[in-house]
Amino acid sequence: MNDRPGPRAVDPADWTPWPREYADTYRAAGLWTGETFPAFLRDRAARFGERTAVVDGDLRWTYAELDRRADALAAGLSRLGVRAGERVVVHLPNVASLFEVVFALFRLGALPVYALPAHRRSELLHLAGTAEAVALITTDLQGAFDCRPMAARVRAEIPSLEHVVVVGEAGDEEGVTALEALRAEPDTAILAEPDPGSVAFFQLSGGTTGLPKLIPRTHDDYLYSVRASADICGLDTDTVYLTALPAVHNFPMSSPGFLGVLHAGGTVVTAPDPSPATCLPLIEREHVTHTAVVPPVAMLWMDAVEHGSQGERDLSDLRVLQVGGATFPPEAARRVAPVLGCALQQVFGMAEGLVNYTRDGDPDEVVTGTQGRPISDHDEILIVDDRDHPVPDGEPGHLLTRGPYTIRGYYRAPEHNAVAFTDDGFYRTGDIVRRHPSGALVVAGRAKDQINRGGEKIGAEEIENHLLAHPAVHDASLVALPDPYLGERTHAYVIARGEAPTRGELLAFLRERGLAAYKIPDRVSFVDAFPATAVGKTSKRDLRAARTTSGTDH
Ligand code: OOB
Repeated sequence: MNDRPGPRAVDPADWTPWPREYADTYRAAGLWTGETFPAFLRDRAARFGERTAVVDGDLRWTYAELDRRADALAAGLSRLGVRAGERVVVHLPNVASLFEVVFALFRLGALPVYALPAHRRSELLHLAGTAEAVALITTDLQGAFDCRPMAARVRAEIPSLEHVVVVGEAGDEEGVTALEALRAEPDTAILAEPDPGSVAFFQLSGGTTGLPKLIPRTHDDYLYSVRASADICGLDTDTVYLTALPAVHNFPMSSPGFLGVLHAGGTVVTAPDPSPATCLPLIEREHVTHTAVVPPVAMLWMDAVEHGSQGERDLSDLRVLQVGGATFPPEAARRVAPVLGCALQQVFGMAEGLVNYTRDGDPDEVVTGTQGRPISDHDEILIVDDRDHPVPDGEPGHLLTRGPYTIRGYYRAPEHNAVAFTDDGFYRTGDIVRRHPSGALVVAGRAKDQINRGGEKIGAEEIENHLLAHPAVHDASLVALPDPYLGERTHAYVIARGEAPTRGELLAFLRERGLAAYKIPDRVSFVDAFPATAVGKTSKRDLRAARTTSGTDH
């Protein structure tokens, strides 16, 4: 270990633990059990040792092997200088190494910060900077994109970031180490025993104001949601789960996701991408029983099966297709069972906590027409008007929630927390919901300034700020454009300063700033002025309505 002073540890001033009386209640009710991530894998390895935990292509790891690998990698990361309490940005696609990496970090007591594989320099700089990360673990190539020069640049710009570790070839950038070269003799002296009430890792918010926020999740709260989700979804040692979505997202991680599967002793099969060409053959070959997708992917799979574009695939082992992350139109929902021959489960969740599921045994109209009900009896749900007063039952209103796995505050974001949470600790989800007569929730809209592009969340302000950085942009406003396939796409309205840049120039400028590709606006219109609200703010509602009638598209 080296003796540099190191970045600040995660202390209670940086996040908002649950008030004592709530923590006591959740413990007394047996929801928070004191289980921690390092102990979780040790325990499952002892119980399910020779069962297959992870399948990635031709590679198969048992629980015992995953456990050994986590120890060896923890020793290697410790030698590199990563210590308990430090943050490490994990920027990995769906590969087996993702699992050994995260459990190695847990073993060390280091905290993963989960970047999405689609994230690029701009997002990684923000994450590594906000978390004061000491290391970034990425991959060599994502298709044609070389992550190594990007990672090296992030390292050069973030003072705390000492190491870049790469799954695959290290290449010749300075300060980049290959993961393979790291593994060392396991060392029990470095194993952490974290407090179960402490922060275990960070996930990302979809973002509404400025840049995405870091979401601190504790061992106690997250593992409760994992166990309860595995239970609701009926997972057991026969479960074979396909991670079709990026595994670091909350949905495929814990709803019930790969952690739910490892909890129950099942097998996680990784898919490099969610396309039918990749996933349908994998479902057949690996006898997949459960998987989770976003609505556009579900539609692609149904079309592929109906049109036979992937040949005759035997999907008869598939029992449940989970669909969530964005609105799944009821017409599409009704096609799942007849076309794919499996049950549909709708999942409405958020990285901040609350997850709702439709349940096995729910009537068809609930499964196809609602987004389910919360995991826990301890999830408190309020549906309120603009003044926080409850709306009449069945009417749409803002969804506020509080509970045993919903955070009480973002990390190092006191100003945002003041608006994103009520004084008594309810999280303002920004979603408009109504209660179905069955008691389940129906997502009816959204109040937050975010665009949901087929499950990928885009904070309007973040993109507007990038556009405003262009010297020829006077003002910019990003709104949702309805889309039959993705649900929504992005439409940027721009007021130019002097001569307008071309659309191509503007998009190239955004790419140059290192933005994830899904955040690049789908459409750009140049206008002379924005419609204004009564108080003079840009009226996004009017902009959305003006969509096809005004402005010049380039
Ligand atoms: C999931 O998590 P996030 O953090 O990427 O996004 C959360 C937001 C929700 O607030 C809501 O606006 C939207 O995504 N959303 C849905 C939905 N599920 C999520 N909107 C309509 N229908 C649904 N079924 O997206 C997420 C996390 C865990 C499990 C599932 C999804």
